[in-house]
Order: sequence, then structure tokens, then C-alpha cells
Amino acid sequence: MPIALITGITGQDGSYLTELLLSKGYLVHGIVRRASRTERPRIDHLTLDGTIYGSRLFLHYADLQDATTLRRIMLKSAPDEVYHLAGQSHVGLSFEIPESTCEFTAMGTLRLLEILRDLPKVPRLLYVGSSEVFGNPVESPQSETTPFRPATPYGVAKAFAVDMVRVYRQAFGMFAVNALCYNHESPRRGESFVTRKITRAAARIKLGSKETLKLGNIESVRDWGFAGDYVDAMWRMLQQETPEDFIIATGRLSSVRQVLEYAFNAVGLRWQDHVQTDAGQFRAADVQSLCGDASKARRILGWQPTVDLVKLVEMMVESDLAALQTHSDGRPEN
Ligand code: G4F
Repeated sequence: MPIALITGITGQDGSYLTELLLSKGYLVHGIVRRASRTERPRIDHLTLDGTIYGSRLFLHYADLQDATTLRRIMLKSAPDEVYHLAGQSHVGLSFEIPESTCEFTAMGTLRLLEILRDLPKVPRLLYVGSSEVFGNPVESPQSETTPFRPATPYGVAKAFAVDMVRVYRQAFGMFAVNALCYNHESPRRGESFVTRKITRAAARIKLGSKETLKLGNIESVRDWGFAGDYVDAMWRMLQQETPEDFIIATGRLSSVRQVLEYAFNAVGLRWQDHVQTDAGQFRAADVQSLCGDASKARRILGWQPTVDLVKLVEMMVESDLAALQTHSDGRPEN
């Protein structure tokens, strides 16, 4: 039974990846940060299943600043594959908390690389990089050879981590690779990211809320895909003979304005009647447009995205409607 270890297992990508690896027969270890609340809504369906948790899925407490504990967990679990997904993932927030963003995302990755290279059996490592490393890019679409020009503290921290993974691959011969992922969403997306903020608001307004949705730059353009597809690409990357980085993207650009249209259309409303732009939601600096060229992933990994943005937004709105209706019945909202 292959053994995988996932940092960031409780996040959107971590939960889809755990399901994928379990379905492929892996034994999965996950690292979680200690918090007073023990609910982990994205993986509770797995951890509360007695046939899975404790036999094929294990959670361990640690965080990326705690090298001693991380090393102990690595030694004990002896993974064949490590998927490093943890970090501060909100670009806007990185302007408010730049030091902890760099501490977790940049130094956390370096710390993990140092631990892995000292292990008796060095596992394969997949790091989830980000399109934010391209910042204001020199070309569009971006490929694996496009130079990095990060424009946010988050982008700088990611660029450090991605380059460090490359350095350890070249210097120490590690099988360590970067998935340079563009925006990827799902019903499990965090509520502060723009797609989920929109789909949740559309669902609430449909069910009677009188609120006004306040957004920042709605002309911003992104390459949005489905998170379930992206974790499949991550797994494929670690099954290759040679370690290489890949762009994971749809290659299709859409604006926040289009996301608004798709979400409010899905509930039969006009977004213009419910949305205001708010200066407070604009970032100190924002990347205007990012589009990925995933032709290498298509060619070598046989990977391609399966869900387009209209379908993705509809899926998210449906899930938010269902969760809110459950909530209004008195049971907790997911
Ligand atoms: O949804 P976002 O916050 O995603 P962003 O900044 O592109 O970052 C996401 O994708 C990256 C690439 O994969 C990841 F590395 C990163 O971890 C994260 O997953 O914002 C998208 C766009 C931005 O231009 C933002 O300025 O939407 C714009 N926007 C407009 N109004 C807003 C809002 N973003 C947020 N979060 N909230 C708003 O009210």
C-alpha cells in the first residue's frame, strides 16, 4: 500500500486529494494544526468513518514552524509521497500579515525540504506553487519557462518556495516538483475567495437576504478551474519517471464580473441589483490578469480540465443553496 503524507489536509485541495488517494488504495497521513475546535468540515466525512480513520487515514498535530514534530511524524509515517499544500493562501491578506505569510509559505517550505533530505528514505515531494509567482507577467499565457515577477507578498513567498524546491531537486537530486496552479475553486472553497463569496451571497439573496454584496475590482481576470481536477494533476506529477514542474490551468480567462453573471443567473436574479464595489476591498496591488498554458501537462501527464466555469459556478451555487436550506432547518451550516 503506497503511503502519502499531506500538509494542509483540511483545506479544499487537501480534502479532494485525500479522497483521490484513498480511492487509489493509499494509506494517507495528514498534518493538522492544533485548534480548540475539532470540526474539520471538509474531511469530517472521512475522519468520522470508522472503516477509514485509524486504518487508512491518520491525522497528526504539527505546524510548519515546528521542525522537531514534523521530523518525528515523517520518520514515523515513512511516506513514499509528500504533498505540501499548507501555507497562508489568501493573496489580499498577505498585505496585512506579510511576515507570517512568508514564515509559513516560504520558510515553512524550506524547513520541510531540509527535513525530507535528511530522511533515511527520501520521499517524492509535490509542492503546490501558484500563478501569483508570475505577478505582472512578461507574456500571456504563461508557461513553465515564463520568468517570475511577483507583485504581492504572497507571490514573493511562493516564488521563494518554488525556487527552493527547484534548488533542492538540482542540488540534492530529490524528486521534488512544483505544480504551478492557477485559481481553482469548488463548493469547498474558502468563503473569503471571490468566487465563493459571490456564490454564497447569491444563494443567501435568493433565499430572501436583503444584503448588498461588496466587492473589490470586478474587472480582474483569472483562469479558473475545478479543484478536483487540479489534485488529479498533482498525483499524476508524482507518478512520472523524471521530476519536472508543470503549469496546471484551463487556459481560459474570465472576469469577476462574469462570475457574478453566472452565479446570479443560476438563481434567476440580476447581479447589478445586489452588488456594489467597495474601495476597502481593493488590494494595495493586484495582479490584473493571469492565464496559464497547460499544454505540457496535457502532453506528458495526459491531464485536462473537465469542468468549465459556468458549470463550476452553478455547482457552487447549488451547494450553497442546499447548505443554507439545511441551516435554516436548524442544523449547522457546513
Ligand atoms: O479569489 P481571489 O482572492 O483569488 P486570488 O487572489 O487570485 O488567489 C487565489 O488564486 C491563486 C492562484 O491559484 C492562489 F495562489 C491563491 O492562494 C488563491 O487561491 O481573488 C481573485 C480576484 C482578485 O483580482 C481580487 O482582487 O478577485 C478580485 N476580487 C474582487 N473583489 C476579490 C474581491 N477577491 C476577494 N478575495 N474578495 C473580494 O471581495
